[in-house]
Amino acid sequence: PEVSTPPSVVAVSQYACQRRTTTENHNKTLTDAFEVLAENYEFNEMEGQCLAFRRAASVLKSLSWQVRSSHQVHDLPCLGETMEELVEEILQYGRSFEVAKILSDERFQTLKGFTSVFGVGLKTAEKWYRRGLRTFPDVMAEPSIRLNRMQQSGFLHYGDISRHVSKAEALALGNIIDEAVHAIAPNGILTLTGGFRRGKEFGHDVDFIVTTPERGQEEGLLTNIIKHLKHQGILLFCDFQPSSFDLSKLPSHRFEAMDHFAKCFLILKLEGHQVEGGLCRAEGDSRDWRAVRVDLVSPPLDRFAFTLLGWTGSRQFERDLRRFARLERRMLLDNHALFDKTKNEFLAATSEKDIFAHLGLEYIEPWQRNA
Ligand code: 8DG
Ligand code: MN
Ligand code: MN
Repeated sequence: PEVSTPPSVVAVSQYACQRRTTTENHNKTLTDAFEVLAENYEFNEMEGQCLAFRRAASVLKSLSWQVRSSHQVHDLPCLGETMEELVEEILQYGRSFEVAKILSDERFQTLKGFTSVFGVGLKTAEKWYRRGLRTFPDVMAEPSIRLNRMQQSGFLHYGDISRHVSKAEALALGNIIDEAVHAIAPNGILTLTGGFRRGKEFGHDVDFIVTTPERGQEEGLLTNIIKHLKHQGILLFCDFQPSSFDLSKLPSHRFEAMDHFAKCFLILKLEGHQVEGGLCRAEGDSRDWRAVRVDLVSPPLDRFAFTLLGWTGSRQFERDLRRFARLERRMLLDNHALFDKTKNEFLAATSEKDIFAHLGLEYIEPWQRNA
């Protein structure tokens, strides 16, 4: 791609919500390396370091130019001296010694493999590693391991769901779910969110918000959609989580706290004839269907804007929105609401633009949130 030279002193914000980050990354070699280090810190429960490297990678992703010398990162936020040295090493040798060491590390490789299974988190992966298990067959052959339903489906459909989902497949799933929504609620509303709303060509799943103008009917809508998909014979797995939403609660302080709206994590069967240009499948796979991960969340309509903003991501963009709200505005933001601690009141919003305006932020389009 065409690469412009660095504008000498254009201030880059330390907050992703004050940067415009498209899917075009001019510094992929660097950000890939930073993300390996971040993940390794995560595997070693060094959260501060993990976050620091994720933030630095995100700053590099936002640049409209390619870093060609480590001096160019000197004035960027979130990149300290060690990171500058790391950039220098990668620019000079094409790779980092430390990153290469991590990538060939047995523990890193094993945890990476185990956590890539749907339903297997870091805690479980570590437990298996400590027991001496290293491969999927090791796990399968271990009699003392009891896989839960989600993990069983994760292993069963591993080949399919570890394969990326294309935009054409996401659109086809949108049609299928849209049909289900309207068979149940003629005025139901389906909205694509997650990575595909940010303009990504590929994703690891497809995320949707479903809601209805009928107050209090959102949860029923979701359970009926699930029934409909099951009846069609395309529901391969469903983990439904009912709403635990409390209107009076203040927004959560912790980002990673998940939202309380009714939602479900699904695996659906997608057929070849439904997808323009066909399915993404492995070489030599002759089936005319594949399994795909789909997330549905169902907020009440008056919380739709918060949910849309929260589920569009990226995760780093969300983290920084919340951090910005808290530290720069004394406000608490999450997927349900925005609370102004100074005024001691909730701020309502009917669109994402309203929320950016409440926060005193310039509006950032979804495709500029790939932080
Ligand atoms: P990808 O699927 O293409 O890999 O990227 P993505 O679409 O950005 O990631 P995602 O894992 O599907 O998450 C999309 C957004 O959803 C992300 O900003 C975090 C948000 N999210 C919540 N609550 C929950 C939840 O309970 N589970 C999951 N998986 N994501 C959630 O706000
Ligand atoms: Mn997604
Ligand atoms: Mn998702």
